[in-house]
Amino acid sequence: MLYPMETASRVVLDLSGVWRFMIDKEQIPVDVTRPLPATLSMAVPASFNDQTASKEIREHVGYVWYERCFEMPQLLRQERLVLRFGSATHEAWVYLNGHLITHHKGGFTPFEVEINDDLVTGENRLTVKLSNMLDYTTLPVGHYKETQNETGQRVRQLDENFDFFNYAGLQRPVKIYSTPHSYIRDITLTPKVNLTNHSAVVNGEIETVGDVEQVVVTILDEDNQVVGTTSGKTLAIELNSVHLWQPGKAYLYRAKVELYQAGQVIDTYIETFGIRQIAVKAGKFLINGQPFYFKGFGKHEDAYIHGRGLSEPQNVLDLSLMKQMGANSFRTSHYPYSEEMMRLCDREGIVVIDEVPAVGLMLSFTFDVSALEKDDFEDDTWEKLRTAEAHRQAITEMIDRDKNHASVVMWSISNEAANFSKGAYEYFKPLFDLARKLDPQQRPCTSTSIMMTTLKTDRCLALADVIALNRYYGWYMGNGDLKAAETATREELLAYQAKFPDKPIMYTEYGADTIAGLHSNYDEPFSEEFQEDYYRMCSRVFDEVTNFVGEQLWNFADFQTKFGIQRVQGNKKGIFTRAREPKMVVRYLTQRWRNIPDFNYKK
Ligand code: E9O
Repeated sequence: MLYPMETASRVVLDLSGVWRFMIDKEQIPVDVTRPLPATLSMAVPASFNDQTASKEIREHVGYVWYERCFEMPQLLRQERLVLRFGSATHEAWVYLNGHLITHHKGGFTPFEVEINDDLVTGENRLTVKLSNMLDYTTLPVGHYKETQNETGQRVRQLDENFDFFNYAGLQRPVKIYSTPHSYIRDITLTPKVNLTNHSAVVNGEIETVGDVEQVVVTILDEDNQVVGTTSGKTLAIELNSVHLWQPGKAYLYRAKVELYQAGQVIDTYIETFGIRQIAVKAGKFLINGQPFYFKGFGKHEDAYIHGRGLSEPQNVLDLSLMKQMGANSFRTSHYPYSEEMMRLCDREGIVVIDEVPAVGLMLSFTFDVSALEKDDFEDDTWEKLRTAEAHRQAITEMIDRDKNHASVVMWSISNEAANFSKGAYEYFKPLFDLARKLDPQQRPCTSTSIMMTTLKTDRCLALADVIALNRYYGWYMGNGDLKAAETATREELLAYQAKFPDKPIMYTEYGADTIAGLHSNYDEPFSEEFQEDYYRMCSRVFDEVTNFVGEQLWNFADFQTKFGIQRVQGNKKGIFTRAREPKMVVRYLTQRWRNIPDFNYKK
């Protein structure tokens, strides 16, 4: 799916700004043929939760409504006009002038709809109904329950099966873009590098709609020089002396695609891309043929006021802090991040592990769904099994959106699922197969393992190209005892290496909750001293394991969660506070990471 962009043939209108908003109390049905009786102001893009002083709004479970009006410039009325949501969390029903024009489920991927037939001259009214409810038919997974209050009214309750606040709303940009009626629908690029002679072939497919006489593709380098060109929808453009996209040293080419009718260019799209090679071989993760070492983070889209909403200054700052520390990568835990962030990572040379919102899958995967019907179950097992449908859709939409990004080097198919449970392999095998079938660049795939899943009990290790471990010895297990933690860490990593000498192993989570400003003469848990000692202990072990190819700690910054006795205004495992102020350990990690090269760290 193409990112909306202005070109010689396309205009983008941004519907960001202040919309009208209300939560749906479900007392009076909402009549979409009339303006919403909504009086609150709500900024878009951003989560709605932290934009008011109301506890009721912040903690609302159910439906919310957004509305705004816009006029369509007359000069665009002859064009094909597309309304596009960067995301709508978690399920959306979109109405234009009172007509339902589209519906989408899944809160972290874009969707779009043509609006020409529903536009009117003058003011157009755009209304969006959103649900923030989660259950076993959604990703992430939540436990959903309905009860009644004293007056017999339905009360919706959600217990999130994951450790981050269930921010929702129109969290990413809402845009309208124009194209001609015959247009470029999609571009798929699969550059193949020849590392020995520094050449590459830019393979690709252009998908078009409508009458097309010819398609011309021109490759431009960073100096805007034409380095290759071809015509036709299938391309194989040879480039010599290529500039590779490298971690920390991004080089981006642009593929200018032009669609011709009657000898005239009628549609143009410019796709930015990088040329690089990813491979997993003999226990190494290779980028451009060199063994890469991941240094970085699990993150969240999480900020004061914006919640999970797009904040470009925050994204720019986060990547800057990472680079300053000598970090080179992060995982989009636990959902695909904004398209703007992915583009920024391409530009900044930050390496990304792209994760679907498959978090909270503590199911038992015991049944073959295809043979069963809802009535075969007396409990909620059927609903649980429907997670697979949502999972397939999330993988499909993530890869469709992110397939061309140079920064994306691996797909994460799930975070901390019950890989130990019976049926887990049968559940995950088709999903890994799907990702491998859909990705034109054939990136490696992984799924991160929760600490209760051990080398002996993990049924899904054969599926993963890279073993990704989330481990908390000394924190969740043996809290405060770093000596025992060191032994456990070492024993486990060496055991994984012995059993899978050809698979790279990395940590995709490890950390300790730390209250900024809390110090201890005795290095107690929650103190900044303990956090530093914990990371020093882990680093020592990492350096002893040859197949260990990366450390992504948990978490980049403190973040908001649901309430819980272990959460003090959220999860405090950040090495930065939520305001991005460094905790003490940042100095240690900066010193460590600046001294670890991106390549060839492990012999
Ligand atoms: C997922 C992440 O979203 N992993 C969790 C992180 C955490 O800080 C969370 O924020 O809690 C760690 C899961 C560890 C489970 C260990 C249980 C061990 C029982 C002995």
